[in-house]
Amino acid sequence: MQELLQLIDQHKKDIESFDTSKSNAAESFRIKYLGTKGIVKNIMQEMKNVPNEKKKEAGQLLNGFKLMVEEKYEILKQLSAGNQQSSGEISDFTLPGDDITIGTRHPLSLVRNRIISIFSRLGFVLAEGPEIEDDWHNFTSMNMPENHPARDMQDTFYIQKNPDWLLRTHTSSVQARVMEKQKPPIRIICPGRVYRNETVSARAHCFFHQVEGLYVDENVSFADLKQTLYFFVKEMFGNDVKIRFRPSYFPFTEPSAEMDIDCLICHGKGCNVCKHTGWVEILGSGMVNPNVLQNFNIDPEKYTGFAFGMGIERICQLRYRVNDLRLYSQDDVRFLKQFAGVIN
Ligand code: 2NL
Repeated sequence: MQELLQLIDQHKKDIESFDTSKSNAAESFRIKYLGTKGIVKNIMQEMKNVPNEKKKEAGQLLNGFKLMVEEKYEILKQLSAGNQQSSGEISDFTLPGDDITIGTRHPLSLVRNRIISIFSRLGFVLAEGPEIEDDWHNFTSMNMPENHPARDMQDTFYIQKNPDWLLRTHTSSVQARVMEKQKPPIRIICPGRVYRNETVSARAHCFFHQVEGLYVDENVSFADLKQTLYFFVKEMFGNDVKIRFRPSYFPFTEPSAEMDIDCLICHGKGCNVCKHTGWVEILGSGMVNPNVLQNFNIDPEKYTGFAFGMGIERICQLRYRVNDLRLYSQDDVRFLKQFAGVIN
């Protein structure tokens, strides 16, 4: 037993001073200590010389030694793998490579890109602007002065430091900034995140995504509006889709109309999506209110324009049948992965 103790002590010292600098250190360590003719096997043989009453104690000692050797071997293996990597040395080119997780486009990005691409074929140019806006660009210039009842439906978040600043409620503020700087003809498409002060649920969120379009030039008519939006819908949902316009009201357009398409789910038979009407609303539109043009020194006697706005989530719901709005902002990979490989 005494001999065994001394033996183990000696081996422990040897291991401490084992030369780990060589490139094959791990493997030669394994052969020397853990191989079939290695030291560990060897001293295990010593057990038979240990008297019975000492066997338990000796067994624990030997096991402790074996664990220590195995641990040292693991460390050496990791060290040599690290050395190989840092020296750029790859020992086996036939090994499978590391997994690379390929990301996917978010469904809202897919739909936004598609909308931009459709309108760009009609000559609309992309425009973007800040999400933190001032009252003028978001509300007042859009014919929604303070105390206008339409502001109630677009309650938003205000910046405490400067209550004139707010989170934009629509991307009209982007169009406002373009009209401020640029003379007609103006033909722009403005996607982006917009905010509303609402309690989050499956049907509402405190933010959503919108695309608005604006076309201002001489002789722009309601017929242009209808044909442009009809083209969009056919490109987005297919040639067979039917449309209808319903009169509506927006402070920034006059006249205004909402556009419906026939329900893609039931084709008019009646279902939950169309609430058994056979039609689903997809966007709002209208001829730009002359007051809005005037606000940017664009002469409403010379120029006319049309504008429209749609929720990207809404289009996405119809295209990909996703009904719970919260899924769009939870970043749940199980949801996002379902769009792997989808390019539009
Ligand atoms: C909707 C309706 C709409 C507009 C947005 C607009 C912009 C300018 C001038 C006039 Cl600069 N109008 N935008 C017009 C009609 C409707 O949005 O349901 N959006 C989600």
